[in-house]
Parts: sequence; C-alpha cells; structure tokens
Amino acid sequence: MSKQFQFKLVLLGESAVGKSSLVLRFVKDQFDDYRESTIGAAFLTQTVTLDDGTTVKFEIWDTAGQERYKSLAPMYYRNANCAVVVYDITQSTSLEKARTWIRELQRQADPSIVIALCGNKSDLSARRQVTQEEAQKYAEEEGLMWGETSAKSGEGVADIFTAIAKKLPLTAPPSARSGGAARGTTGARNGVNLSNNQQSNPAGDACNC
Ligand SMILES: Nc1nc2c(ncn2[C@@H]2O[C@H](COP(=O)(O)OP(=O)(O)O)[C@@H](O)[C@H]2O)c(=O)[nH]1
Ligand SMILES: [Mg+2]
Repeated sequence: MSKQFQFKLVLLGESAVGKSSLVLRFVKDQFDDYRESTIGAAFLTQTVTLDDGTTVKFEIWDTAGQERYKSLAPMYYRNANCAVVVYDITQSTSLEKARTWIRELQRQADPSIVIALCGNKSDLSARRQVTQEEAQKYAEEEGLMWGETSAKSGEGVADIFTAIAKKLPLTAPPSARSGGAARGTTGARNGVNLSNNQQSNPAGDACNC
C-alpha cells in the first residue's frame, strides 16, 4: 500500500503578497483579481500524489498579514510541519517582512519545521524589485526551500507545494503518517493542537475561500 502523510502548512507574509491567492490556485486552480482580504485565518486542505503513489495531505492555514493579527500567528506556526513565507517580487519591503517571519520561525517554531520562501507575482516581472539571485542566495544561506510563483498564471504553484510534499516525509516524525493514533499531533511539541478543532477557527470563523 502506498504511504500516506498528513501535514500542517502555514502561510505567512506581508498583507497583499498573494497568500490567499496562492492557496486558491493550489486548492481550486482558480484566481480572483478582486479577492477580499483574509480576516484572522482561513483553513483549506489539498492532497498531492507523488510519482510513487505516496499521498501528502496538506492542512493549510492561510493567515492574515495585517499587523493587528500578528499576535495570532504563533498559534498557527507552532503546530505546523511546514511554513510557506511569501513575498511579492515587485515589493522589496515584502522580502524584508519575509525575513522577519523567517527569523521568528527559526526562533519560535518547531526546529524540524520545513520553511519555503516563495516569491509571488512572477507574472509582473516588468515591475520586479527583488531579483531571483538575491532571494535564492538568502534562502540558501538560511537553508530554506525557494521558488517563484504566479498565483495569477499558476506558474510554479504546484511545483513549490510538490517540492514541499517530497521533502516533508523525509524530515517529519513517523507520527505524521496518517491512519495512526497520533494523527494531528505532528510537529507539535508544546504547541496548541488545532487538529481536533478545525471547524472552530480560533481567530474567528473567517474562511472566505
Ligand atoms: N498579478 C498578480 N496579482 C496577484 C498574484 N497573487 C495575488 N495577486 C493579487 O494581489 C492582491 C492580494 O492578494 P491576496 O491573495 O489577497 O494577498 P494576501 O493578503 O497575501 O492573502 C489581490 O488583488 C490579488 O488578485 C499574482 O501572482 N499575480
Ligand atoms: Mg489573505
């Protein structure tokens, strides 16, 4: 029988970099130019099937980037197996913000967390402010996965989630295999276990997906 894994993934990054759009593209293969901004956090799931038949189910927490929700973020990342930290390639300040999130994750999240740095809006390369070289060099120095995406065109979106899906089973504790009694406890050492409580979003029931 093929292996099955289940992982918690959190999206972090400055407001308007395209976190919700990335999730919408990944989960529903859609894009919406006029998306309402996320309030609190939204929860979605998507399963990736790898070439060898292994399935990886992502439980995705899409957080709100606004400062006023910042204090809620640890609730999501403390329990996460992986974090996708998003910046907008047309806004160099958004890479600075991504660096801040990454420092926070390195200090506060589970040491085994897999972090991917994601440069979104690659379709707007004419307005690029962050070079691929700069971002890739930083990611290499910090031992992060890195990729550019366009939630609008879809370019790179499946690639980044698939790359995470391939990497996670190698690094995650065996309890991440679904079907076991430990379901939902993965990566959580001291964190809040939200897995039994997915319907009641602690940040207010705000799924606007
Ligand atoms: N051109 C372009 N616009 C995008 C892309 N991703 C998101 N957007 C737009 O950027 C804005 C913010 O997106 P949203 O997903 O709400 O960002 P969030 O605040 O990080 O969740 C919206 O107007 C989106 O339509 C992209 O890849 N390309
Ligand atoms: Mg959002």
